[in-house]
Amino acid sequence: MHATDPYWSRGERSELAQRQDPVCWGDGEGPLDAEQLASFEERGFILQRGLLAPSEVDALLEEARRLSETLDRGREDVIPEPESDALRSIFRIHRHSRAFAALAADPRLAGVARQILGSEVYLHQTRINFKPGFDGRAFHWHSDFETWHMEDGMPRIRALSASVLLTRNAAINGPLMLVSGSHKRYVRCAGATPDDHYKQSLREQRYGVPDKDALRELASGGEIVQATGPPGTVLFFDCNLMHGSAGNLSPMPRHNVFLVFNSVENRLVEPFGGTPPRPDFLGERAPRPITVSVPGRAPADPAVLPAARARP
Ligand code: 6CS
Ligand code: FE
Repeated sequence: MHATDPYWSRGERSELAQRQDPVCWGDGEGPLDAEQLASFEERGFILQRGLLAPSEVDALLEEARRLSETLDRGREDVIPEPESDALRSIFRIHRHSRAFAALAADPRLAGVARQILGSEVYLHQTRINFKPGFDGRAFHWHSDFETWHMEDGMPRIRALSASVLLTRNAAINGPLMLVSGSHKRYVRCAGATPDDHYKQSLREQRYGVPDKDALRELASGGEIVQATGPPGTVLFFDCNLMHGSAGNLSPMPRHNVFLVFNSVENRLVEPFGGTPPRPDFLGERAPRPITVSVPGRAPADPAVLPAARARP
């Protein structure tokens, strides 16, 4: 497999390789202007303040609260913090909630994904990371793509995340940190993947994390940026951008939505690491493209509507 897969990983040693895929795939048509596109290409992310209005964020925050109070804590897509029963993440939020399904079809988000990825897109993974006050623990440095390639079978680097800040993200409450420009390299991580790795990694990741030398090298080529901003800010970042975040010792929760858009031309195949595919709530295996909604109208697209009502 090593001989033919440009993105092999989880071998004996960590290693830095070059990315083999474009960053911006399209012809440039879409909501971003040329300067924003060039910035995404160069740095691997763009941070847009005020993309969502305060009233929109209030409604989403309320919806996040409702899900946190109604979904059964024993569900496999509801993840507790590593050292407490506090809520760390809820996955599959576009299936649990019409409001999040509508958000994913919003042209301000899905339109950007289509523009950068140069094709129709679908939702590979959706989640809320709650990062509660006092109890919210760190997310170790990682590239999402390394995991999605090795454990889910995502072939190419042709996906991105839109992260919607539902509460203020500041230096004090564990904002996402991004290594600017790191999306142009690929870090092969050391260590074989344990069975059912996700059951551990979603709480605290120990495999698929780069070693210190790789991180030093990446950080020496670009600054580490904190993705801070008021509620309603949206961060778009390449799926191979190195990122992580510290724990939240402050009383102020850091609630962020993550919507992962993948190109329909980059559907999942068998995992490249040779392990069985992870469950669908982590990597969609039966995708339907998103129909971008018309502003002001409810999305008519069944692909992004909840399959069933969330269980109380
Ligand atoms: O394993 C995953 O798919 C997830 N883990 C991390 C730390 N980030 C992306 C994704 O939610
Ligand atoms: Fe991540």
